[in-house]
Amino acid sequence: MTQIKVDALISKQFLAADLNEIRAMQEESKKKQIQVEIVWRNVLLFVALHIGALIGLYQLIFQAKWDTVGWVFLLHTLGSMGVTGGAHRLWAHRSYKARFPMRVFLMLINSIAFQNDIIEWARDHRCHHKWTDTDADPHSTNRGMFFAHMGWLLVKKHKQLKIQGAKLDLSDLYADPVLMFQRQNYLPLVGIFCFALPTFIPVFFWGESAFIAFYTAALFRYCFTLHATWCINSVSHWVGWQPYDHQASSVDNLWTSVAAVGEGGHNYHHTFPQDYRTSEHAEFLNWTRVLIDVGATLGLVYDRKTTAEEVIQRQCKNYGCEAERAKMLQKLG
Ligand code: ST9
Ligand code: ZN
Ligand code: ZN
Repeated sequence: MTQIKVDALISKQFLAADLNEIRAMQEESKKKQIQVEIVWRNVLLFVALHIGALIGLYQLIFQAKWDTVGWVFLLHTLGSMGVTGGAHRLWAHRSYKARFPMRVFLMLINSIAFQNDIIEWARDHRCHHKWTDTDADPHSTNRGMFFAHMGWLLVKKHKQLKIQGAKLDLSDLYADPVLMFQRQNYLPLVGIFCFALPTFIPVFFWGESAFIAFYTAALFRYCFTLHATWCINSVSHWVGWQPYDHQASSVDNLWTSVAAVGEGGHNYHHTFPQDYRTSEHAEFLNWTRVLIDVGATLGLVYDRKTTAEEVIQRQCKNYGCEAERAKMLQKLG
């Protein structure tokens, strides 16, 4: 385990070259009315997905077999961990290292979630951390909670995002053959892992109707995982605790931790983005941490980065609130 001993602000500056520049960019983005160009293809696809998901929800409650209910839960958990443990903590942040079999496993379960290929996901996410709440943040909360949640996927991206994002070094992502394989085969992979297998497995193994399996385990589950992820962009920048940094928009929130298998400690995560745990919450609220720790026990994961206690305390004292941290950890574990 590697302990990060630098101040959070220094580590933030490592990400965001100049904090004053970011503050100025945030103020600038509040002033201007941004012209949006709606992408109607995405609007129609998301409307169709939500209609399908509502049909799936009805079937899940009233018609599906119990095995199918368990299957939906398992797929949500696996797909989410492919996003949290893979795209997010491993590839976007490099908060730990993983050997080839673990990276293949994470890439495959990431394809269950169908949230763009990992290289694109990580590029947008690095922009989110580096230019949070500015025009170069793909889902800036300055543009409203609906935009932060899902509206950003329904319109063309801001030109500042493309200009600033082009300055990022993504060579580590392009150098990983597992990510290049996913990128080159993305549509077949999501076809198989997000839609085909979730539908066929219930039909072949416990005789579920293909109609119910498709609407519950493919459409409803996909839509549910998307909203759980999007809640980190909206709810986790809106309602909750801020023990580590009072100036940030990010918060720690119990419910997003539960729905997003351990990603709800977002105030902690924005303050210490290189920490593989992404929060101080207990393991039962952080299943992704459990997955990474199991990987380490099996020798598939190494060099997990954590933040030293004295650094966390200094950060809370200077930029957050120690009493709030104590109260939150007492309540949330
Ligand atoms: C989805 C993603 O849902 C969800 C991500 C959530 C992120 C959450 C983050 C916080 C959570 C962390 C914890 C994880 C929790 C997980 C919990 C799990 C329960 N930098 O994009 P294009 C340039 S996906 C630099 O087409 P448009 C670049 O040149 C859902 N450059 O822009 C690019 O070309 P290329 C399914 C950038 O035309 C070119 O612009 N997927 C950047 O404006 C064109 O890019 C969808 O719905 C950048 N950041 O279109 C698809 N970005 O790529 C939705 C772009 O070749 N997306 N460039 O280099 C789209 O249809 C389009 O992207 C668009 C914008 C319409 C939104
Ligand atoms: Zn992050
Ligand atoms: Zn955030």
